[in-house]
Amino acid sequence: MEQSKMHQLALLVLVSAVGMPSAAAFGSATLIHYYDFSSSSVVEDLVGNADGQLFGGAAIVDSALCTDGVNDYVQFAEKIIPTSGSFTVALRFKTMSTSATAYMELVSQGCTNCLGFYIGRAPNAQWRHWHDSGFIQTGVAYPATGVWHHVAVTYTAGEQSRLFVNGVLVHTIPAAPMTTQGSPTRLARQFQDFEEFHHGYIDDLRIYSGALTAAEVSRLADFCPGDIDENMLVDGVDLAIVLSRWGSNPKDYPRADTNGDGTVDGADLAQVLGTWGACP
Ligand SMILES: [Ca+2]
Ligand SMILES: [Ca+2]
Ligand SMILES: [Ca+2]
Ligand SMILES: [Ca+2]
Repeated sequence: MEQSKMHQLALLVLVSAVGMPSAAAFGSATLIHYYDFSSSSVVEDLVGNADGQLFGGAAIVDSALCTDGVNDYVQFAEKIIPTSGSFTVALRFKTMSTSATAYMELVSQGCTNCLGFYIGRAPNAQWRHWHDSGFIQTGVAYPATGVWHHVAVTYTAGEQSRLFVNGVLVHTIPAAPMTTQGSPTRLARQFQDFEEFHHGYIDDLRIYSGALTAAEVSRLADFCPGDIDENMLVDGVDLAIVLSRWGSNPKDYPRADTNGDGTVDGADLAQVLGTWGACP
């Protein structure tokens, strides 16, 4: 066998031994619900036991939730966002069209006039962060349609709730108590009877117990973690950087530790090999 083939084989064995990384490991919070939308018929919770159901014609397309902005949504049987203590909600989304008159929610839970929770968009093209008692308008522009973005809310109980877009902190408000009333969690629709449907895609929904740090959110929002040298391509250069810095977290290429666990090892190698090619 050629040496290069031997090398490839050794890498494959290593990757299958360590498994593909599906969830970044973080010290400050625990992943309690995770949805990658890889099942076509149910919104399957890969970490907990809170599966969601598709309604209105909502579909899973190319491993993402696809909703029409008319009547599609996902309903969970319970509140998957913790109603006590600190938490983080993070997801990727691609909005396909917006409305100048209608509100639109990516995720919601609770009820109107009970400090219901949501992350969404107001008709004036601003983000909505949290609830309907004073925080409808954030003053922060909702991002462009037709491309993927990442959004996260980190909620530190008794302190603050922070909205991050594409890994950047854009809005901070005092943390109101999380309501125990109203509707269980929904995706792509407001709680209760309000419609406010999202037209587009949602993927990589993560609910943590505990508030992620800004650095952790930034890592989650990284669309191409295998691209160590940040040239929009995951290739042999990135592979070589990982292999040559094995075991350490080098100052020259901190991104070699793709999952931020302090060690450059098989998980980081798997990240590079598993995302080989052009960045999304
Ligand atoms: Ca529909
Ligand atoms: Ca997916
Ligand atoms: Ca690269
Ligand atoms: Ca690592």
